[in-house]
Amino acid sequence: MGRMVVLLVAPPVLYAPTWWSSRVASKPHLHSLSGFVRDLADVRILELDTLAGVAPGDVAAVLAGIDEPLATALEGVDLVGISCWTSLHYLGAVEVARKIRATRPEVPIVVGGHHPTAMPSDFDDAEQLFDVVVCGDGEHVFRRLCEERRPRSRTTEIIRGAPYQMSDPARIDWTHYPWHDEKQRVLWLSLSRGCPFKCAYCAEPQRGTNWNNYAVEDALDILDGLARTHAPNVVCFADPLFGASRKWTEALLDGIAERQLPNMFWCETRADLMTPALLDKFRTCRFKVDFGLDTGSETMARRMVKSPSPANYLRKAREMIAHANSIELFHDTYVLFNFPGETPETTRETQEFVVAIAEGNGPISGWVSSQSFFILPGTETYKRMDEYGRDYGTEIRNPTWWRQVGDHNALATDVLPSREFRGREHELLAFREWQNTVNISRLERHSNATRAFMKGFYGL
Ligand code: B12
Repeated sequence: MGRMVVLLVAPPVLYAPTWWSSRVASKPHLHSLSGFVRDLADVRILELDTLAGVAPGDVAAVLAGIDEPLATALEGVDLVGISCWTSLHYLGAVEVARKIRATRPEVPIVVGGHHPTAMPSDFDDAEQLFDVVVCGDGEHVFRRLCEERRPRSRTTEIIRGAPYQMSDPARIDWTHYPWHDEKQRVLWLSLSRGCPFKCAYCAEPQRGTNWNNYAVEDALDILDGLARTHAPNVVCFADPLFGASRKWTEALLDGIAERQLPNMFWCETRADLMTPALLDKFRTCRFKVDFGLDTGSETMARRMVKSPSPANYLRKAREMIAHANSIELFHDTYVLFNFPGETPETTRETQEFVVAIAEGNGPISGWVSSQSFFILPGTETYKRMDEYGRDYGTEIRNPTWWRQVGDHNALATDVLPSREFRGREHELLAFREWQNTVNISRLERHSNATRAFMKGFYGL
């Protein structure tokens, strides 16, 4: 029996033309899976959610456009892994499985990702397209399937994957680590997994992965090696919460500075976890840092389960983002409007909070990215939909939008957050105009240093 050949497919996102951006659609999760079995099998990766040249939203054209690359990638394959990474990928995952069944009815198909983790039953039905559904981390189950080389089974098996410990960096082939964007020289990778916080809109808490990470020296050796083998312009970290451990983060940043790694970096974190000294280190190491602030209202910070002490959370976040501006650390501040329980009053609180951070005429080195709440399976919000209805008059009009044909962003964000907004629905998306006004005034206050950094960061 020859060496096993495995195909990992990222299916197309069929109904989210304005929501899914291939610019950031990186695949560190697939590189971890393929690296973990590379001693057992040749792994091909087919990304169908970043296809260029096909009008997003033209579903028929998208589906017709994947036939040829899929047929080519399927040649000689013994096992197919479909990565239904988000709920936006669900209908695409089903269509890809149907196409494989039409040409290769005998090949086993395993599916994994955040959507199967949250909603495994979506992949276990009479059509029996999928043989195995993996919930949680996929490395260990995926390896076992490669070792066992089992044929298709009569029923669909749902397996919870054992958490993957980031103990051995050699599990990934860093020398041949794939580019996310070779032209812009951008790499995406993870140095840690999991998150200790319980934000109600996020799927991470129910994934059951504790925060775990590469040792600092291993992480620095990885980055050092990539600087030699790839010479990237930007390294982006897919870590759910970069900086969850202050000690680890300080040591890593000190190491990056000591080793004078030439590239820039990007990460997502929480402002309330930062200190002025830590932000200074991010600045020295040429990071763009995105802060998941989400709200400026104590009431909403409580309802989002952002922090056991909303007042402290907001006070600390305001101080740290103000410090980021004062040292001209390039950053973004994420804001989430219309979370269940949001009222016109809490919306105003958040907008005033965000504007107040940039008061005065000191330098500003960032902007605001806001969006409207959307329901996701496998989250605290999904479990508490009825309770929100009773308590706040919340109406989540398409609780299983990912199964519907239509604009998924419009369906997923079609939410009345509270009875206070009844008759004022036209105000629910007014934050978009507010954001533009805020960002225009901020861009005007960007210094030449910040503008120069942005040019380098975006390869402009
Ligand atoms: C990095 C990240 C981003 C980045 C990069 C996005 C990208 N690559 O496309 C940015 C910030 C740009 C982003 C944006 C968005 N994101 Co995001 N993101 C994440 C994050 C932090 C990644 C976590 C990670 O990499 N973990 C480490 C890897 C190794 O683990 P993993 O991803 O879980 O993969 C494992 C398993 O899923 C499984 N697995 C995965 N595929 C397969 C396949 C097979 C065959 C098998 C067996 C197993 C398997 O095994 C993998 C390895 O263990 C997650 C989680 C979080 N806490 O926020 C959210 C998350 C994935 N994002 C999410 C969403 C919804 C989005 C957005 C659509 C939201 C939005 N803002 O509009 C956008 C759209 C992105 C786009 N491309 O347009 C949701 C998805 C939930 C869902 N049910 O859909 C998550 C879970 C966060 C949340 N809100 O709950 N995101």
